[in-house]
Amino acid sequence: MDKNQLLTKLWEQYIEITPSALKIHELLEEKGEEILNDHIAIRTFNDKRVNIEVLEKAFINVGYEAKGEYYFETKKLYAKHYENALDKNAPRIFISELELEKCSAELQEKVQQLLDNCDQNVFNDPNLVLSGAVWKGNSQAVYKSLLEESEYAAWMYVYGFRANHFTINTNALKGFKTLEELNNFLEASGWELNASGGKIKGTPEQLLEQSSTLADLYDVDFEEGTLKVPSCYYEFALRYPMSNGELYQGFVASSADKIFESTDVKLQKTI
Ligand code: OOG
Ligand code: NI
Repeated sequence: MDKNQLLTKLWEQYIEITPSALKIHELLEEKGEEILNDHIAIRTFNDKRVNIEVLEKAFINVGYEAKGEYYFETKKLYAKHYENALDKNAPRIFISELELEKCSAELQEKVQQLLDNCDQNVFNDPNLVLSGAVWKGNSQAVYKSLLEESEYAAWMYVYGFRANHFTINTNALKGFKTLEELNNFLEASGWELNASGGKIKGTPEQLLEQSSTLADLYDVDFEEGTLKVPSCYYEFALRYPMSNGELYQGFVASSADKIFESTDVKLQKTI
C-alpha cells in the first residue's frame, strides 16, 4: 500500500463513523476551498504487541520520520509525531499510547485479556492501523468499567486501530484568516465545538492554535444492546511562523491535552 492508499483508507474508515467530518469537508469545498490535512491522529495501548513502535511502521514504510514526543501525565499518555520527508504537503501523523503500567491493575488485566484473546497474527499485519477493534469489543459492561478510569481506554476498546481524527490545515484555507473566523463559520452552520480549555487551544506565541468539533455519536451494537458512543471528531489547526520564518511543525502538549477530550461523553450535551 502506498502513502495515498493508506491515507485514503484512513479517511474512508473515518467518515464512515464521523459523517459530520464529511459534511464539514463538503461545506468548505462548496465555498471553493481546497482542503489539506494538517495531521491525522491514531491511538493505541503501550503493550509491546500494539505500541507506537508497531503502529508507526505503516507510516515509516511510506516515508514518515519520527519528530517530536509528548507526555500527558494525568491522562497517562505518551505520543510521538511524524513528518513525511518525501512530501511536504502530506499530513503529519500523531500517534499516542496509553501507559498501561500507570493504570490500575484491573484496567491492565482487561487490556491484557483483550490482546491475549486475539489471533496474535493480527498484530503482525502491516495494516494493523486500519484494522479497528480487532478484539471485537462488544460488552457494555467492559466499556463502562474502562470509561470510569480512562475515557481513552474505553474509546480504544470500541473503535481500536483507525484514525481518531483528521485535522484541516487552516493556513491553506483561502477564505478564513483566523481560527476564530473558521470556528464562527462552523458554529453558525450548526456544529458544536469542544470548549474544554476554551474553544481555541494554544496561542500565537505557542505557534499553534487548534480547535475541534465534539465527536459524533455513533450507534454501537453491544451484546447488551445498542449504545451511542462518541466516535471521532474533526480538528482545525493554524500554525504560526518561527523566528526563521518557517511554520512551526510540532504539537503543544497543553493544547493536545484538551483536544483529547473531544471524544469524552461528558462534553456531550445530547447524551
Ligand atoms: C489526540 C489528541 C491530540 C492534537 O492535535 O493535539 C491531538 C487524540 O485525541 O487522540 O490530536
Ligand atoms: Ni489532533
